[in-house]
Amino acid sequence: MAYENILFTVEDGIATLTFNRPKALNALNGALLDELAQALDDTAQNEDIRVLILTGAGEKSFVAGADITELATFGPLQAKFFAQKGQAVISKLQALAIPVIAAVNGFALGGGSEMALACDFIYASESANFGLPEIGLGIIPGFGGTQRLPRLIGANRAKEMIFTGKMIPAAEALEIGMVNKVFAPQALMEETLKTARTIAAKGKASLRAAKQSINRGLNVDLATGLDIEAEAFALCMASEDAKEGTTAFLEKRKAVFKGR
Ligand code: CO8
Repeated sequence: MAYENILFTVEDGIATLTFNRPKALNALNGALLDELAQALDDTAQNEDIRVLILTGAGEKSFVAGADITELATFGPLQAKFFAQKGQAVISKLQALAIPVIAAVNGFALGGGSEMALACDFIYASESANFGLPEIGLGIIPGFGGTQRLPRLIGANRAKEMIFTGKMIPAAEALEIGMVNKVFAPQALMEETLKTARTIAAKGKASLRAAKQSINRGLNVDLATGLDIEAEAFALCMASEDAKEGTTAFLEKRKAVFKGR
């Protein structure tokens, strides 16, 4: 599939997906969501990809939300279809077995914030701004924001952001735990790649197990979560990577993981 609304590159096991509608501040329209779904399916089936990075084209925006020009033409049924389409693609993103990092280079508003929230963690540029401004449009977040944001930063802070629709700068997003790290704009991609390379050098099976264990554990009680962890741990121990990791430690050399 030739993409018109995203860029998708893979280098040394790291895939970079760039939202690419800079004239509309990378707003999400139906065509972009279809391309995103395709790229995520390709990623899930590509054994060579170990980490995915999401970012936005241009210096100004990661994703400025759903495309309001398109949104304004929807009746209730089309709006429901569009919301479900967005939720499905964002769930697909969250369900990827490999780690996903959002490199938020500018505005992450509405669906843009929701996209970043579905990644495993967020790095941001000092010039980034986060917000869920839907309330000002007479609607509410429809791509999972009312669910994922309170789980990440707590219900009280999420309610303040969603009820006021106000944007918060990267520094504040860092303070409330919405983003992990903030960098100068020109350093954001290199720093994100550096972390991606560190992760990509680890065992694929153990990364998958760690991600699944954390994600599934967040939605269950502690005892069930510990069971999930023990099962995942046992599966890891059966992998070639676990043998390599422990052997390399005992032989005082660097482990070379093969992803098996
Ligand atoms: N959709 C379409 N076009 C957009 C969007 C958008 N979300 N955001 C910006 N643009 C366009 C502008 O119209 C403008 O186009 P043009 O040059 O042709 O006039 C261009 O991008 C540049 O934007 P601005 O001139 O406005 O740039 P500023 O620097 O002055 O402002 C802002 C930047 C603050 C980001 C401003 O553009 C803005 O407020 N944008 C809208 C942000 C927003 O409200 N996003 C939430 C959308 S709703 C949503 O995401 C809900 C998701 C779930 C929906 C599910 C239900 C169906």
